[in-house]
Amino acid sequence: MTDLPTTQQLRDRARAALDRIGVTVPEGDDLHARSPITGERLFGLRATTAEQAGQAIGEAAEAFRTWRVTPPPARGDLVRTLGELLRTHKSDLADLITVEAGKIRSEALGEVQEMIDICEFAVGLSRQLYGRTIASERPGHRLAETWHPLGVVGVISAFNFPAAVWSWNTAVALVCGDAVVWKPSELTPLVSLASSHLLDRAIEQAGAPRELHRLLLAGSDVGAQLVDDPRVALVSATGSTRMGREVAPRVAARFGRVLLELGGNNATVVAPSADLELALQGIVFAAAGTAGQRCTTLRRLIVHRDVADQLVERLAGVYGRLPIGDPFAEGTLVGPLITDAAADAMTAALDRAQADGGKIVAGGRRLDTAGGAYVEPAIVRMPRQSGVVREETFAPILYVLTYDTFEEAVALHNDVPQGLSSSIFTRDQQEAERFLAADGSDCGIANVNIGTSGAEIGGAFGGEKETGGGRESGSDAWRAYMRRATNTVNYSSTLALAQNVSFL
Ligand code: UN1
Repeated sequence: MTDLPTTQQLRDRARAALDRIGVTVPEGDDLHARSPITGERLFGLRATTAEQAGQAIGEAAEAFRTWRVTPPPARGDLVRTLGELLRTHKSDLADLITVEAGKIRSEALGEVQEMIDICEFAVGLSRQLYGRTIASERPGHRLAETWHPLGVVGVISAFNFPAAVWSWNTAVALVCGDAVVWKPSELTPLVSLASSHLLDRAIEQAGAPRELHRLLLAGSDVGAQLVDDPRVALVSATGSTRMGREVAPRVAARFGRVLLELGGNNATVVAPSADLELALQGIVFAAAGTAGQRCTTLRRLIVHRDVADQLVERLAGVYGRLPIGDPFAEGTLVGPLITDAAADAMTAALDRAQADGGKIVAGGRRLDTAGGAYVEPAIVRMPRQSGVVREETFAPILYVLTYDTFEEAVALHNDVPQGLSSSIFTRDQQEAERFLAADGSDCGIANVNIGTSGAEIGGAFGGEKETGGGRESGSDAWRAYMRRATNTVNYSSTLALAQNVSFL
């Protein structure tokens, strides 16, 4: 384990990045910014009050009235400017992501790159919000559909992608003509302030309405206010399944829309024909990368009995050499867990796994450091897919299960409540296609010969079952941020009724 920076060094680094971005931190005692690197407090912050939150939603609703009639390519200009500012401040924002979320440098830079990518995607999209023309059954009629802006989008995001998830929602919502109110995780207020400030700067440069984006820096009570407010047309929430279970019925009760991106319990199948070297690399990044704190993290490995021992042995070898420690230090691959509670949850899950007959074959110990919660990523061989394996523990635990037939592998794969990401390593084309087929993986993401994490922004991102069913980011995910109007236009002088109905 490398030496850790001091909290003062982290504070200085954060302060310098915030200064370069131009943010003034609203200092106060309501909330605090902390760093998982040392586990200590950085700054005290002033929170948004319930009254201010209500006002912010009202302001966003007002800004929407102007924005919805701004031509989409002009809306794209704003998002282009945001993308340019993100390029300029890529390193600064990455610093803040490392300070507050504990990501290693390369992954923090990757998160900002993901933000730049979605801005570019959204700029292109601003000229491609296509509707269809549909064949009408009536003479002299045109049937078409038009996509219109939806309203205020409430974005609720988690600590682990403190900026990118906001950007997927916000860049797309803005070109769709919506206004955004953002309630980020309380664990990452500095990243939220910096991202929001860059958008404020872009809004000013583009001459767009100032209130188009509002940041709510507050606890879950203000989050609940956003969820319940009828002026919020769509609530896009990323986080745990527990959070989704609270949010979805509340939004449904007022007939609002939700877009949920909740927990995953992602698995990789390793077939006997797999290129094991390729599999090894894919597995280690997906399982131990981001210290196991991605919703796409690989949590279950379903390996054919013939290659299981060999693969697990090689994996254990790599796990034994993973550099754990200061995420700012070059060479570190595993940074801290976000809180002590996350490390406790990992220990509790490992205890349960062992009680179920599991054997820890690598890692699993908490390192003895003052401050941050540093753990060794763990590999556990399980005799069966017991209760703990079917749950998402947000920490680097990889459960290994073995299989004999392909059918058995798919059955094990799908036998969990979550359905986000999945993959198979195989050189057998039939097997690969069967994994991707209708009776193969039941996830929103299904990959071949790569891991489960690290999706590109061009595809739709999200999953099925307890993952919530929402799709964000690329492809046609934009449709969730707009309302569809079906238009029937009669350009004849006869009133023809559909279905040959006659009347009058
Ligand atoms: C998340 O963990 O909430 O596919 C998002 C990935 C990233 C996004 C993860 N592009 O791992």
